[in-house]
Amino acid sequence: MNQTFAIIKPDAVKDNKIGAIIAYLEERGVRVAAMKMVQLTRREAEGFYAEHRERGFFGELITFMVSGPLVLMVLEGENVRFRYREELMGATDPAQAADGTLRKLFARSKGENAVHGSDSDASAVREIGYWFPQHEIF
Ligand code: 3AN
Repeated sequence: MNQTFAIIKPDAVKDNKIGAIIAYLEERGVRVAAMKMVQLTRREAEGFYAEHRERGFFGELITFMVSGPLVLMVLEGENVRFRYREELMGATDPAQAADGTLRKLFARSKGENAVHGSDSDASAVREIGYWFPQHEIF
């Protein structure tokens, strides 16, 4: 059993897919251990994505992440840290995502790609801690 951090991004929230995405995860044995819907400030989004600061798409990424409310979650399950990222989420670009993955089903484009997931053990710990104090994780 482990935990990972996930976001239902503003495109999927606007597309009314919060429930569909959570159902997709629950049907596959993933449990929601923490959840909140928020509108990020630029400062919060920039802090969260600090590792991408030098990438060409950083400005676009931040503008998108503050464009509307999103849903922050801690997911728990058997090997979920690996499984969510490698099996369930799909490739960054939905055109390249495997059939049946969240991004294939729900993402609009490489930038507006429906969901986020921690990309390593260290990121999972940092990202969970960035958004959720321990007493909000159940
Ligand atoms: P992933 O989310 O699949 O781990 P990363 O870590 O390479 O992808 O990129 C972080 C986020 O930055 C992506 N989820 C996506 O929203 C955005 N992004 C990545 N590449 C591009 C791009 N070429 N153009 C616009 N946004 C991008």
